[in-house]
Amino acid sequence: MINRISTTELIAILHITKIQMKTTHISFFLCLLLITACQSIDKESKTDSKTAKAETIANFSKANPAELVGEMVTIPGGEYEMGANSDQADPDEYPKHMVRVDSFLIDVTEVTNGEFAKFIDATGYVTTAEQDIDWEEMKNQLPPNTPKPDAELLKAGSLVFKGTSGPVPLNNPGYWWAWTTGADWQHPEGPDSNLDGKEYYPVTHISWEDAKAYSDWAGKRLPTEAEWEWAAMGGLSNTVYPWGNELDGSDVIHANYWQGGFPYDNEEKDGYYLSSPVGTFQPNGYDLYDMSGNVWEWCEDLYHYEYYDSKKPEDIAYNPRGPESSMDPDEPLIPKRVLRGGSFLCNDSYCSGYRVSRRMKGDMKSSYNHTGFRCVKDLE
Ligand SMILES: [Ca+2]
Ligand SMILES: [Ca+2]
Repeated sequence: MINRISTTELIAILHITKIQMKTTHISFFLCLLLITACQSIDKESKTDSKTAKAETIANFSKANPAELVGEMVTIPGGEYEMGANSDQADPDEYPKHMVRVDSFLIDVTEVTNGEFAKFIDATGYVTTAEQDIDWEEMKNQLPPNTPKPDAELLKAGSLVFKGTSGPVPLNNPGYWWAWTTGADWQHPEGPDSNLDGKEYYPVTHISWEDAKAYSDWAGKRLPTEAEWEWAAMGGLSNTVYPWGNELDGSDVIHANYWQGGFPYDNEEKDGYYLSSPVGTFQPNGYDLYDMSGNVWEWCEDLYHYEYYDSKKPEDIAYNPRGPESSMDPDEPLIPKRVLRGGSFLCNDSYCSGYRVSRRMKGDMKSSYNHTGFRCVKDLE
């Protein structure tokens, strides 16, 4: 049975309760550096995502988010080489293999708070982050005899990024993630935060199950991993980023990510510490916004670390929908789904989640304040 929360969250909770975890869980942390991106040392929580402290040199669009939200564009079908396009690629991005995808419709933006609110109003749906943790389920994936945390720590919550005051070891995301009771999509930085003025910001603290429920309600579906990567390239071929092969020159920033020393010095050259309104940056060649950065986006596919290995280079995978089963060697008992595109926390020094081929994986019930989604739809 899948736990209400992922091991990442468990560790965050248990860290608070001073329960020592096995070192294997720390190595697991390393691998989730991207989807998880603090904790402890002098957390410097910033809740104003619009505070720019450096001269903004971002390649902003002039789009009005209100005119983009809910819009879909047709992505032409085609063949491409799916997988690693740079030396930064992880093993699970190899080998490159041929894929063909049919034409489909895709949201031009990430799903926003305003859109998600309509879904909640219509259905009364309760997101996973708004549900208390079931200890009976949770303990099954913990070392034997792990003591039950305080009841307070089992209350509904989610993981919230907290910047640090100085450099910290980058092999322990516990430094910059904090389990936060009361954090959910309506309270993205914790119970004292709200969505005032954030109608056009991407909804966050969304689990895969939440994203799936929304897409079903909207008459849409989540993109396959192959569709997502094809769309992200925007008509280019074998590029590292949606705009080409260079991350950024010294004079322009193409997307909302982390410039500067992570997780302590965000230079905010793109103008945003946390997320940004959808459509803030220039779109790719298919008029899709934030395919790199802003928030991670859930895909339909199960995650298997050897999935690409199963593809024969001479074959063309036609509308691939992912492996039959999930396997993440860091957490072999937990089925996971794929996330794509990186977030406002991604940094070129260790993560580069904004590369079009970068794959990330997440427990279907886990949620963070840098994770959202967008939908696709089959053509009539
Ligand atoms: Ca940023
Ligand atoms: Ca994104």
